[in-house]
Parts: sequence; structure tokens; C-alpha cells
Amino acid sequence: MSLTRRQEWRIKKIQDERISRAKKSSQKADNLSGTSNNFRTGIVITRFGHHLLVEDDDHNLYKCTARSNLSSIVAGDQVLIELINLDEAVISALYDRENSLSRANKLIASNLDEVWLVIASEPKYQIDLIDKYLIVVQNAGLKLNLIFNKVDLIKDKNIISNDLSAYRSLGIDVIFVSAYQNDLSNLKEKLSDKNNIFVGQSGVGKSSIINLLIPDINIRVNEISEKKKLGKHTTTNTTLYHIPSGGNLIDSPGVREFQLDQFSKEEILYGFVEFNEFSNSCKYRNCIHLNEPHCAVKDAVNSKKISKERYLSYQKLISEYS
Ligand SMILES: Nc1nc2c(ncn2[C@@H]2O[C@H](COP(=O)(O)OP(=O)(O)OP(=O)(O)O)[C@@H](O)[C@H]2O)c(=O)[nH]1
Ligand SMILES: [Mg+2]
Ligand SMILES: [Zn+2]
Repeated sequence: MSLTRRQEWRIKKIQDERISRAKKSSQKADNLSGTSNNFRTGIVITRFGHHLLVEDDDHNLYKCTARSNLSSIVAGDQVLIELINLDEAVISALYDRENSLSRANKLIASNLDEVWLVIASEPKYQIDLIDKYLIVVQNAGLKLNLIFNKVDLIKDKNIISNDLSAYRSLGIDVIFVSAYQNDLSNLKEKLSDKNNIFVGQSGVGKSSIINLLIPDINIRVNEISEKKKLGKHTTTNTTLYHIPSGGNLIDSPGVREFQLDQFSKEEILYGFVEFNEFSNSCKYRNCIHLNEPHCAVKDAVNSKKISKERYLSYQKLISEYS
């Protein structure tokens, strides 16, 4: 059920009041005794069933329930909690998010700096899926990076470099790693001191990489199916982990594919950033570069200034979902 603007405004107002009350009473408690009261700010680590795990600023963990008007709280959210006892609390308010990432209308995580799409040769990377993630991430105001895992299985790296060259020209980093060979040297420092999330197909090795980067956590990993070479959806909860050298890394459950239902034509187009510099020269101002005459984007495809594969992918996505 979606909320009306007025309901949203009211909820926001109530939360702002709670935050401001908590601040005041915390100041008062500090002044009186040097100890603080029952309110803490914290970060959401994960959700399990109706509960959430929240870590306060002093790294204490609390099993929390959320007040009923706080519907969708996800890993990365900054919240105000009220303690019930040593390890339980109630989430009373959600602080404003800097950004958030949703897929197929489902909120995944918030307050991110970098989104890493992990791909591999088994299960085989799908250009379609990369383009969908680009649309999602671009529309969330974030930047997409690519991690190519399982390089130990690759026989000819040139084919892959070729397939991904369109993304490199978009300025997207493609980092080759192997969790199997513990070869993550290209990746480590790029994650440092940032809020990162790993997304991608099931079975590409997201959790395996995180297990290596963050010692002692032992996230469950699972072999991919022998026959179909697909992952088995091993990770079920989106969970935030702290990187020992600084920063956070969120592991998320893999997908096979997802729909772009919530996106308009304009938003799908926004995921194809390289069309931008040409679209101003299209004859029609509202050209969507499909069947219109004198389309500068189509001209750019013909003269190889825009990758043909990317244009075909655009045609496919925009006709399927709009
Ligand atoms: N050969 C090879 N296998 C790897 C590598 N990284 C991970 N794997 C294997 O790939 C399989 C899937 O790994 P996971 O880490 O569970 O994959 P995931 O992306 O977290 O999957 P979901 O949780 O289902 O989304 C496991 O059997 C891993 O051992 C790698 O670099 N090389
Ligand atoms: Mg996993
Ligand atoms: Zn056009």
C-alpha cells in the first residue's frame, strides 16, 4: 500500500519531533549526570523476519522492532533507537537518507557511496542485466562499478574485454579478481572508507569475496548447479559488514533477473548516458531514438560512435517495459 503525500508528510513530522525530543532529553541527561538516556543513533545492519539488527555508535548490537509507521527500513539506514534492555530496542525514527537503491520496486539498501555489480563467466554475465543495473544505479544518483570475479576460470580474457569495452568507454571501472586464488589486490583499496554494496546474479561469488575481505565472518557460500551453471540463492538477507581498514560492505542476495517495471521511458533512457551528447541534435526534441526520422542517436550508432550492442539493448528494454 503506498502512502499519500499527506500521510508521508505527517510521518516525517512525527519522526522529526521524536528526533528533536530525543536530542533534547539526551542533552538534559548529559548535563545532569554525565550519562546518556535511553536513546541512541545507530545503523541498520540487517533485517530478519520482523526484526532488524541495529548497531549503535559504540558498536553495541540491538535486536529491534520498528514502530508500525516505519515500513521499509533497510541495511545502511541511520535510525534513532530507544533501548528496552541490554540487547533489545525499538526503532523510533528514520533519519533522512542520502540515497537508496531499489530493484523491482523493492528497497535494498541506503546511504551508499559505491555500487559494485559482480559478474563472472559462470554463471555467465548477461549484458542485459548489466544494462538494467546501469538504469537502476544511474536513476538512484549513484555510480556503477563492475567486478569480474572467477578470472581463474577464464581461458580468453580478450573476449571478455571486448564484450565489456562499451562499459569502459562509459568510464565504468572493470576490476578483475579471483576469490578462488585470493587475488583481490585490485579491489581492496577501492572499497576502503566507503559505503559499498555488492549486487549481481546468484552464484557469481559476492559472499566469497566478502569472506576474504573481512576475516572471521564466514558468510555461507554455495556451489552453483553443475548442469545449469546457475547460483542457488544462498544469501537471503542483505547485510552490512565493517571493513577492518575502514568503510562498510553490504552483501545482497543474488538475482537471476529482474523487471524494470517502475521505470518510465525517460528513466530507462537516463541509464544510457552515452546517448546524451547526441540527443540534443535529434530533429524532435522529445525523440526517444526509435522510429523518429533524423535521429542523431541512431546516426551515432551507424557511425559507431555509440556501441551497437548498447543501442540494441536500449531498444529491447524500452519496448519491453514501457
Ligand atoms: N572458480 C571460482 N569459483 C569461485 C570464485 N569465487 C566464488 N566461487 C564459487 O562460486 C560459488 C558461489 O559463490 P557465492 O559466494 O556463494 O556466490 P554469491 O554471489 O554470494 O551467490 P548468492 O548468495 O546466491 O547471491 C561457490 O561455490 C564459490 O566457491 C572464484 O574466484 N573462482
Ligand atoms: Mg551470497
Ligand atoms: Zn533521437
